[in-house]
Amino acid sequence: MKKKLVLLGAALALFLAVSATSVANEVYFSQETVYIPECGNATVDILMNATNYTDTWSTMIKFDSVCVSITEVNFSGSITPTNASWGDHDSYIYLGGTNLTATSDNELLLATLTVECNGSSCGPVALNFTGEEEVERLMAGPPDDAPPRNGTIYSTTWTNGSAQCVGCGDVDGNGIPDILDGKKVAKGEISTINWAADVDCDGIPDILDGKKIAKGELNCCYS
Ligand SMILES: [Ca+2]
Ligand SMILES: [Ca+2]
Repeated sequence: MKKKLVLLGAALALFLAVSATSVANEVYFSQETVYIPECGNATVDILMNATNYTDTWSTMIKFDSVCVSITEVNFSGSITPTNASWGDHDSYIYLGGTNLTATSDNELLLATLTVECNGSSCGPVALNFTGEEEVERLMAGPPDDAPPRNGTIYSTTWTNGSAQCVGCGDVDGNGIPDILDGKKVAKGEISTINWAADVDCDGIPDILDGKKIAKGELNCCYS
């Protein structure tokens, strides 16, 4: 009987833990890894799942500025489309906004970042949420009723992302376009970086591209 109770307790604890996780506020990158043409740029969204009613957010994002730059931040379509701003500080950016109306929902678009490769052959570069929590990095909602009626700061999980510069034909992203990449393309084993596979630039990554990659005939049309 005692064993059963312990098991029941453990199951309940697990249930509570899962419940707590599922109702947490979260800010994250979509896609978690953004692949960028070696001499070009790509966009990545910052999304928020907000359980609490939220009208204010801010964060810093740190990255290796030798490898990538964040050249533009767009707030259109976000929960803070008008009262938002960002600043570039070389190896990090600061961004945030506030709105008159508080919102709670999943996949709220906070901002769209344009990430650009600096021409260096770098591996994956971390895009890390940073800044002092509940000061520079926070999400908050309307004040409670009690004086001094400060805004309410919510606990939030911040999930980091990454960026990776990828060259024409280098579909496995190891820095070298070679016969192994060609085989992958020929077999259709490509997913997130199709543009790097379409080396003849006809809009379709297929076995013909695979053959060209294997022979080193690279003519991707992205830039
Ligand atoms: Ca490769
Ligand atoms: Ca093609």
